Amino acid sequence: MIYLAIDFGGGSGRVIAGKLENGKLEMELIHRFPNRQVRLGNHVYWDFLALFEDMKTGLKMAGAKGLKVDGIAIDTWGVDFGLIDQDGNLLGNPVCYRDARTKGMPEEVFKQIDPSAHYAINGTQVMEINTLFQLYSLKKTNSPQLEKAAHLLFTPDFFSYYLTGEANNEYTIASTSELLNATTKDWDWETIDQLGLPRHIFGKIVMPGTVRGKLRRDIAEETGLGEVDVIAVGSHDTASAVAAVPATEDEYPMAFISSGTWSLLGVEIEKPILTEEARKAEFTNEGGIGGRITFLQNITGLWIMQRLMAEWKENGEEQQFDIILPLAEEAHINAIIPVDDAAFQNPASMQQAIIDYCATHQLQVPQSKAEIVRCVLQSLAAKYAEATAHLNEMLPQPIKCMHIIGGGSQNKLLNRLTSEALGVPVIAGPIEATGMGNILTQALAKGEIKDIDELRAVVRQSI
Ligand code: LFR
Repeated sequence: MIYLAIDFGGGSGRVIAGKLENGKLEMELIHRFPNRQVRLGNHVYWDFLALFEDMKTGLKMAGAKGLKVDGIAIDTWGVDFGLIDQDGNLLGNPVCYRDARTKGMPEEVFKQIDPSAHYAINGTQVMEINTLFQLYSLKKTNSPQLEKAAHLLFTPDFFSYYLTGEANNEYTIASTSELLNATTKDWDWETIDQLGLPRHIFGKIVMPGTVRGKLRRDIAEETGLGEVDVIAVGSHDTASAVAAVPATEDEYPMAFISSGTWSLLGVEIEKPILTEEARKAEFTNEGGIGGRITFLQNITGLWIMQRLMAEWKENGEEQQFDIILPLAEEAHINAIIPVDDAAFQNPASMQQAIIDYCATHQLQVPQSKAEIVRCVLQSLAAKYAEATAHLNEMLPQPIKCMHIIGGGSQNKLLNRLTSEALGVPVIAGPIEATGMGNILTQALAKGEIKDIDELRAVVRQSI
């Protein structure tokens, strides 16, 4: 069988074809397209319409290749959403989580609800970007969109909806909202009611490994793909990536860093950890594949590096990772910055933000690009070590090794600094974890793979 994975990331999107051949996964990149944030008026948006067209271009390219496709599944970043009315009309272009509309919202919300009781239900790391705070800001400003909305669709739900006409919410992506009950895997109605959010916009939750719907007839014809199933996978990119950690069944606790724009550092567990200790350590219980929970901390990841590289490029000083990393390897700088500080969330200039931070906090100020990069990477490794120390305290036994997966696993300097800071071996790869997890969960839905252990065995054999 042939599957198409559509993986939307903050910087680009991809359509990948994959099939199982003698117990191995073979993948082919069909189409890659850029994604960007668009500042318009007072808000920062994603260009959803262009993304939809780009996705369809990829589907058409697969059709033109004559691929007999058996499944399509979408995964994306977390927390963002679109609102549609009862006729399926999009109510306003979806806003990016880096938009400032959620500034100060957590403080307001936690004047109304008790943070400990709230965490004991949904077990989510409080972050301004979370859906809860985005919706609360709409509610507070009496948004006509929220008043008119019939369905809330998280980004993967949104694209799936416009492919199938079926409005539903996939479990792993819903678990990034701070509005899901981590134990029952149903909506956290208590919080929804307490904040006066409209109950009817929260839809049916579908589990990874099930079918969401079939391609709409017009799209089936336009793309030449026919009546293909659109499948629910770990539609949160982190869930798909973690599904593809090449760990063996007896590796416990199975620890990972899904490394990209964000670094998601954690372990896979059977039941959520909803204690005060977990809340204070700022860990989150997200939905995983096969009924598992990914207990992790959301850390600002290579975002800072991505911004720096983009800035240097804009200034005409094109910089490649393979040139700057060896220089950073040799550089010495006595500064650790808190990578999660608001100063680095979306500054006009990342380079200036780092220099200013060091100058105002009595840290050695980096003087070259190599020193800036070194400072960022060693700060990330330090943050990983801090998170891992908290994690170890909450687990029955400390982690023995760390899997680094995703695009960031190619950063050898960061891998080495991480291994040194954590004091355990680092196993790097696969780079394509998200695409692999997406495709193999489709194979699970279609019965080609029987469970998550077999899925991981396929990953091990394929890399
Ligand atoms: C990673 C990710 C994180 C989520 C962040 C923002 O791509 O999905 O898990 O917290 O993006 O949505």
